[in-house]
Amino acid sequence: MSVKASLDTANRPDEWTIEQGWLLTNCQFLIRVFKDEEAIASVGDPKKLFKRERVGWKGYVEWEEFPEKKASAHKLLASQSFPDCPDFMFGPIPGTNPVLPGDDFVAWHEAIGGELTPVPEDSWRTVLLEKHPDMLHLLKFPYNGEPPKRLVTSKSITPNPLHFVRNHGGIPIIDKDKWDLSLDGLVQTPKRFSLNDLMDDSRFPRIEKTVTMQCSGTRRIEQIGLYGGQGDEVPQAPWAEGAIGTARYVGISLKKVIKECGGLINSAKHLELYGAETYVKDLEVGNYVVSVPWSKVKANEVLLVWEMNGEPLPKIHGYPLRVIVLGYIGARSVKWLYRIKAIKDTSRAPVQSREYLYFNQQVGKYNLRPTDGIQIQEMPVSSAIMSPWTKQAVIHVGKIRCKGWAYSGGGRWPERVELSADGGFTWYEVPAENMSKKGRWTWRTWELDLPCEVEGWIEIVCRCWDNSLNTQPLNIRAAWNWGLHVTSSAHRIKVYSINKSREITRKRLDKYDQMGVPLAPLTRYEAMPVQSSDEYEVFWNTHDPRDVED
Ligand SMILES: Nc1nc2c(c(=O)[nH]1)N[C@H]1C(S)=C(S)[C@@H](COP(=O)(O)O)O[C@H]1N2
Ligand SMILES: [Mo]
Repeated sequence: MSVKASLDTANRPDEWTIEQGWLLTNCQFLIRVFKDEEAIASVGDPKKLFKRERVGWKGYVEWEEFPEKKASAHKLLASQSFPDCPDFMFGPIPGTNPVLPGDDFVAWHEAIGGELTPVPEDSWRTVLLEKHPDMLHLLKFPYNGEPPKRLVTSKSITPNPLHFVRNHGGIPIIDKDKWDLSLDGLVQTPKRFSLNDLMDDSRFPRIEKTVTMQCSGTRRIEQIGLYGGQGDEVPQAPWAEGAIGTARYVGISLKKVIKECGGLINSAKHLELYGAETYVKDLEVGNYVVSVPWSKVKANEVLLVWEMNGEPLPKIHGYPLRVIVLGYIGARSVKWLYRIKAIKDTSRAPVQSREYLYFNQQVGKYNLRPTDGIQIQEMPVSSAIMSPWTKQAVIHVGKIRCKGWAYSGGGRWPERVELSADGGFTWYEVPAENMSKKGRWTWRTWELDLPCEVEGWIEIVCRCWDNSLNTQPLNIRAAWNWGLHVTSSAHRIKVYSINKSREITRKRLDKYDQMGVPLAPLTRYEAMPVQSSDEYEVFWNTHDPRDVED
């Protein structure tokens, strides 16, 4: 074989850009485009099949009570193809806001039709009405959004317009006077309660509590950045550090409502909680359903709330009534609650049984069985640095001002927060007076002037110890999982330290300032030497030369 032939390769001409990660992987999937008009027509008229169920309940369709209706909707969805959700795990995450559109979910709502037709538009309108204009919209529909970094911890109680939002479907628009809550299943006496019934504090003592809610997807972007995982955009929305928020809620304990129904029938061990909107999972349609154990309810740790930070619950956060499960992941705190059913086992509904699972590292795309995952309930201790930001150039005089949050699930609280400016070798503790107040169910926001001598790139790391002395894994990989949940590793950011306590640096910055030269971007080349030729000569006149002589 000639040398030339042996050097021939079969590589692609764009190999180099692929290897450097400079080419968006332009995968061409073979999507079978089809629409079986006959099957679709055989389902019947969606306007009749999926019509408004109840006066004053816009965007609500009852699925769980009507298996035949579920089957019709499934047939509609299975008889045609839909746009695939964009791959945001392997290629760069789009720089748009909203980041991802959720076209598949919109198309499913359109395909089902009836009451669901206007839901995507109504939901977006509600986002624009109720949320802060600076929200980072991760997913337009179902709406998922978080506050921008600078606003996540600007207050220890999150203002309602800035509280993150995590939806699996549209936002139902429910009239509180037409609303009621049904309690059934394994209770002595099934009952229905109006909002006024529940607000009657002679029957149900009122509870007011400050509670932090964290989505188990918080900081998922770090896991995605390391390796792509499950890419369904709704379950796996690419959250940063803002999928956590704290509010003061007013409501009652679910335990008392169950007592009003004469208590549970013996075999009941769980309470299934129903949210009014429509969620599509694997082309199967249902309402949003999860469950909590009776032991949690018995401990008065499951609340039904109607007020958030002194206002009626915003529509987007579950108006007129939602659940708040103290110390559990957000997924259990069902919004637009309309039914509670006492049951024997954990709910079999998809959000409880097939999502929010924590897998080990032998489980991947091709061998994933839901029974191999741990159903996530309490979050472990975690923390995040909200200021400064990754790749930020930070000007300081020997100490970098850092801010962030720390949280632990299950009724534990941050007891100590520590930061390191050298990648996790030396740690400095946040002084107690720089942390927000302790609370059994709340995060603590914190601030620290972190000593930093270095000029140049550094890695700032943050970790928390909770009151049980649990702490965080030191790197993402240690807890990486295909489902991309529970990113609780110590939070690491890379920043460029500009230490103005150095005279040279200070003078340099002053000079830039006088000349009106902007500092950003850091990497821009400036043809302005730090040292003059004269200074260079002076140095060598007073120092030994580069090479010594005999
Ligand atoms: N009905 C309903 N309740 C729901 C959800 C949902 O999609 N539908 N999302 C859950 C999840 S995963 C989280 S993290 C929290 C988010 O609550 P928030 O949107 O009020 O911040 O609501 C939970 N309750
Ligand atoms: Mo969540």
